[in-house]
This record gives sequence, C-alpha cells and structure tokens, in this order.
Amino acid sequence: MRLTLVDNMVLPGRHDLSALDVHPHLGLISLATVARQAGHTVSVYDPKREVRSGRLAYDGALYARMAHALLAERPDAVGLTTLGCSFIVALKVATQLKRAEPELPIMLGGPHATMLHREILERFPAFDVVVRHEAEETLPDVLAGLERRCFEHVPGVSWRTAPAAAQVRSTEGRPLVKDLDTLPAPAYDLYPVDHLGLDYLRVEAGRGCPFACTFCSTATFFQRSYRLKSPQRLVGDLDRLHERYGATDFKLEHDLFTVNRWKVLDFCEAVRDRGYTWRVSARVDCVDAELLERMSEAGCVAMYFGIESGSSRLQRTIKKRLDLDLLEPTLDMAERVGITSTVSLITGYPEEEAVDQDATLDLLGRCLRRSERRLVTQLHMLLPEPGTEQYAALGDRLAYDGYKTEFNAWLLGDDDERYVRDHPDIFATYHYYPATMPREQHVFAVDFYSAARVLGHTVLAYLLRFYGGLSALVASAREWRAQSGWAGSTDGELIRAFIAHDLGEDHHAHSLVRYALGLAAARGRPVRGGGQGSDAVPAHARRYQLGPGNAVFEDLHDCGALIERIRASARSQRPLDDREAGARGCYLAVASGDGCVNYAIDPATCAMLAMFASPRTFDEVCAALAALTGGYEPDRAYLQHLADAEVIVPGGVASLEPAPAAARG
Ligand code: B12
Ligand code: SF4
Repeated sequence: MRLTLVDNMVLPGRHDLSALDVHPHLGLISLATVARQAGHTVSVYDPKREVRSGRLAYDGALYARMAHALLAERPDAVGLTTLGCSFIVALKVATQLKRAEPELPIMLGGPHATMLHREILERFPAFDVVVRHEAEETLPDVLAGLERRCFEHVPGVSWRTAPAAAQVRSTEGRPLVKDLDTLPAPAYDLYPVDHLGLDYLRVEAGRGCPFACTFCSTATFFQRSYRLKSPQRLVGDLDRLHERYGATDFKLEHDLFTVNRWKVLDFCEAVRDRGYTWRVSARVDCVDAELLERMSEAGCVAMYFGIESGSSRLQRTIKKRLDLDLLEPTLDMAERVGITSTVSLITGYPEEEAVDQDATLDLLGRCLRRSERRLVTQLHMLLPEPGTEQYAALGDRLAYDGYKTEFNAWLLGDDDERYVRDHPDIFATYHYYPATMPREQHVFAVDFYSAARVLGHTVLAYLLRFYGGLSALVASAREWRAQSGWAGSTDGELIRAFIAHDLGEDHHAHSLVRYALGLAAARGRPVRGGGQGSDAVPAHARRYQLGPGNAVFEDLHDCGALIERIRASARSQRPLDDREAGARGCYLAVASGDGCVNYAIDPATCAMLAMFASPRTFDEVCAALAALTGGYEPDRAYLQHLADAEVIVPGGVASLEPAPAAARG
C-alpha cells in the first residue's frame, strides 16, 4: 500500500514563518521504517517545509492546497500526526481529503489524538482510525486491517466502523515499546536532510519520564516508564547520521535525559571520542557537578531546564517539586564547563497568585543578570493540555478570549474559530483555565517578556537596575499602560513609550531601548535584491536600501560605548549617571557577524541614510534632500562609496520607467 504520513503544522516562536521547524518528525520516521519493513511504500509530506519555501501560502486556502498536494501522491492511506496546537490543521485537511475521496482511509496518531480518541472520532467523521500511544508495534497490524476495518486483535486502536458511520469502537491497551533498541533505524531519508539547512539533527534518545507534573501529558502518554536507548544503540544512530549526512551536532530528544545518571555516564563514555556535540533536556535536581563535567567532556553543549515556576509554593502545587535553590548553582556549574542553559518558565497556572508570578518574573530577572552568552530564558503561557491532571480537574471549565499564544496554529478558515469555541475540550490549547489572578496579568507578563527579550540580555538586565527587579518593571509598565490608555499591542514600541514616559525621552535608557529595537528591526528587515546592482538595470534606476542589519539613529547616546560600560559594571546594581552615559549624537550601525560596528555621523548624513530605510534610487534621495534643505545635494560619489561598502545594498523592485532627462546624459 502507498502510505502518506503528514507532519505537524507547528509554528515557530514569534510567528516568523521563515523560521519554521523543518526537522524530521521522529515519530513519523520511526513509523515509516516499520511500515516499509511490512512491505508498504511510504512518503512524508511536511507542510512546514512547503510554507517555509514559499510553495504553500499560510492563508485560508492552506487546507485545500495541502489536501490537493496529498491527493496528487495518490495514496492508499493517509496518516496524520498532531499536537493539540496543530489539530485544527489536521482536522481541516482530513475534512478536505474525505470530501474529495470518501473511501480514502485516514489515520490519526500522536499525543493529542491518543488523549482524545473517542471525542475526536465521535465528532469528526473525517478520521477513520486513531492509533493510540506508541505505534511502532501496532502499525503493521493496523495497516493490514485497514481495508476491512478489522482491528479487534490490535491493542490501542479506536476506529469508525465504516466511512462516515457514527459508531466508534475501541480496543483496550496502551502500547509501549519496552526496549527501544529493538526499533529499526528511523527513515531520515524521507526528508531532504541535506537541503534543510539544519544546525543540528534531532535523534530520539528515549521515552518516558518518571515524574508527573500536573500540567504535562508525558506521564500519561509514555506512562511514566523511563527508557533510554543503550549507549551502543544511541552512538550507532549518531554514527549513521554522521556517515550519511556529515552531521556532528545533535539534539538528543528525551523529555528528561538525565534521570538515570549511570546510564548517562555510560553514554558519555561511549560518545566522548567521536567529536560530536549534543544537547539534551534535564531537571536541575537530576544533574550534579561531576555529571555536567563528564557530559561537557563528551560533547554536551546545551541543556534545557524546565523550571516552570519561580515560586516554591507553586512547585509543590504543580507537582514539579524542584528545589529552586539548586537553579543558580546548576547554571554556574553548566557555565563553568561551557554548557549553554535554557531556563523555561510558565505563568498562567490556575492556582498562581500575584506573589507567585512575581517570584517567577524575579527569577527570570536574576537569570538575566547572568552571562548572556551561556543562558537563554523563556516565559510561556500555560496551555491546557488534555491528558494532564490539571485538565482532568478543570478541563470542563475552560474559557476563551481569542488570545493567540506563540504555539497555536493560526485560525485561517472562516469557521475555524467556531470549531475552537464549540469544542473547547478538543481545542483546549486555545483556551485557558479559570485562575486566581486576572487573565490580563498573565497575558501582559508573557507578551511583555516576549517583547522585552528582543532588547537582549544586557539592555533588559540594565533596565532592571532602575526598577529593582523584573516583577516591578512589569508591574510599572502594566500600570502605565492602563493609565495612558495605550491602544497598541504589548510590543517593543510599548516598552519604548513606557521608558520614555517613565525615565524621559532624553534618558540614556531610552536611547538603549531605541537602539536595541532599531537593531532588531534591521536584522529582520527583508532585502529584496533581484539583480538590482547588475549592469542590466541602468544606474539611475537602481534602488538601494540599508544593508541587512544596518540601522541609523538620530539624537542617540553612544550606545555601543554605553553597552561596554554596562558590561564592565555588570556586578553593580547602580544605573550609570549622566556623565557616564555621555552625550548624544547621530550613529550608523553596520552589521558585523553577530554584532555591529557603530559610526558617529553628522546630522546631514544621518538624514540622507534614513531615506534608505526603504528602497530608493540615488536620484530620489538627492531630490528629497534638496527639497528638505533648500538645494543641498549629496555627493553621488559618496553614495556610490556607501554602496561599494555595502552600507546600502541593491534592493527593491527595479524601476523600468524612462530615465529622467537630467540623468540620461
Ligand atoms: C521534539 C519535540 C518538539 C519539537 C517538534 C515537535 C514535533 N514532533 O512535531 C518542537 C520543538 C517543534 C516542539 C514544540 C512544541 N511542543 Co513538543 N515535544 C517534543 C518532544 C520532546 C519529542 C517528540 C518526539 O520526537 N517524540 C518521540 C516520538 C517517537 O514520539 P511521537 O512523536 O509522539 O510519535 C509516536 C506516537 O505519538 C505515535 N504517532 C505520532 N504521530 C502519529 C501519526 C500516526 C498516523 C500514527 C499511526 C501514530 C503516530 O507513534 C509514534 C511512534 O511511537 C515531545 C515529548 C516527547 N518525549 O515525545 C514534546 C511534545 C510532543 N511537545 C509538546 C508540546 C506541548 C509542545 C509545545 C506546545 C511547546 C511546549 N509547551 O512544550 C510546542 C508546540 C509547537 C507548536 N508551535 O505547535 C507536548 C505535546 C502535548 C500534546 N498533547 O499535544 C509533548 C508531548 C511534551 C509534553 N509532554 O508536554 N516539540
Ligand atoms: S514537566 Fe518534565 S519532569 Fe514534569 S512530567 Fe513533564 S517531562 Fe516529566
């Protein structure tokens, strides 16, 4: 049979579609090998890759276009995977497929489908079969029984008895692969790995976590059975990927890699001479100095620590039960051995009080004051997840306010929102639990932090010197927003306006915020080239714009020097005084590697360069400046010099209108 597996439409943070995660889906490539071994022909369709490449627009026609592309492969069966936050896409695509080909069997799997198999099958006739839990050992039998819908002998399957029939049946069982070493090598070849531009490759290291935090579905899905592939198997997987793709950097996927330190040490021993680098997830109470050192020696470069809350009280309530005193020493140890840490926190818990949220924010603030090179910080909104203890207690009291988290797939179709509202239990991640704190305070904290991260650790940590801590900064900004009647969103511009109001337009902290936001915007600015500099386009019609990452600033403190001073005084809690902050002037920032070089420029050059914020011809800039200054025209040789130095680069669409008479020469 020809089986097409369909990857998730998961979104990247901050909704930057060019940053879509196009890594091979480890569940699907594991299933693909098993299906191939059973004699089937398998392909994987990844909508993220299609969207990222521009072949598939992420708009209201997404579902129809995806279905069209899938049907073009003429599959005998389709299998979709889904998370809660991508289920709308799976549902709508399946609906389109069924409409076009009612007899085409459509399977669904993954954690979300496992938790809600009955609800999904009973309400959405587009799906025929849900394969629950870990599916490697059941998929061959499911495929064999697909035509006759005969699954009675297969554990962990739920199905509709005939196409569009209302009757749903289900077998008992929660399939689990006891020995992960028995799994065949995953079919990475179903993704064009060589052409995905991946920094590292994901490799499944194991499954299951023995803990049972109230917000996390891992314990339900993998049944708290902690399994790690043997060192020989895991290193063998890495070696194979190294030989085939030249990969040397890996992400070892496991919710909690370090639970069994002896197994981790064995792996370190087995991998240490390979020269690979790798990253994992851990708890701060499942690592120690010796382990971190051995991991670092064996190539570990990054660790993800789910801390979840800075409040000890909440640590108990959500059953994460971390000793928060371990965090900073652990970060110190990791930093000392050269491991970059990610500290992830969550707000929005039903039981969270203002003091708990403040503790979380202040913990983030303390992290910000640490070395920025070896630490990444995140603040997420709690998402209700089916299959969790929280959901079992509060899943029937979900509320909806249309808030868009960074994870949920966008609602693109006309009736998508109706589905979300009508089925809160299934689209739980678009909703929120009733909570002690006003929802608005959760939303503001998450949005503020997401916007503030753009400023970078140094500038953000410096702002804390004026407010004492992150919770106080967030509270002041929130109060200002309410009093000022701010109508915009909670973004960088809100932070700038708040600082301008609170500390003053002329204050050096305001300059720093402007500078950081300006550089971030410049880094994200698209430059559309298209042979603009080539001889095919006459010189007068060539348009230029500021080079990628380059920015100009008028009336600004010397922020490059300021940031150096701030870094030099990192241990101090004291803001710089006016004398230390220096005078204001005009600056050109030119991107260089990860950073930039600042040049002091005169106001006339600044005004001229500012015109290249969007694509302009030299003629247009000269004319605009002449109008502005009553006759002053910049030296065209100077403009050409800026272009040669790539301060301004060819950009924008060529104007093919006839050249103005003066320029025709
Ligand atoms: C890698 C990973 C990611 C990656 C890639 C996700 C992906 N696979 O598409 C990234 C970084 C993008 C990611 C992001 C997020 N993730 Co994530 N992630 C993981 C992680 C750590 C590993 C996934 C994995 O490779 N597992 C191993 C493979 C073998 O398992 P599997 O994919 O589940 O597949 C098996 C079965 O599910 C089943 N199966 C799956 N699909 C199908 C399809 C068919 C047809 C069939 C028959 C069977 C089947 O068979 C497979 C083999 O046994 C898991 C935790 C975990 N340990 O699984 C969380 C997990 C999947 N993530 C989760 C969540 C919540 C998120 C986020 C919302 C952020 C967050 N809060 O963590 C975002 C959402 C992304 C978005 N924008 O929508 C939850 C999902 C909960 C849910 N019910 O949906 C998990 C389970 C973690 C958790 N315990 O909370 N994640
Ligand atoms: S949050 Fe982490 S420690 Fe807690 S159950 Fe989930 S995977 Fe385990």
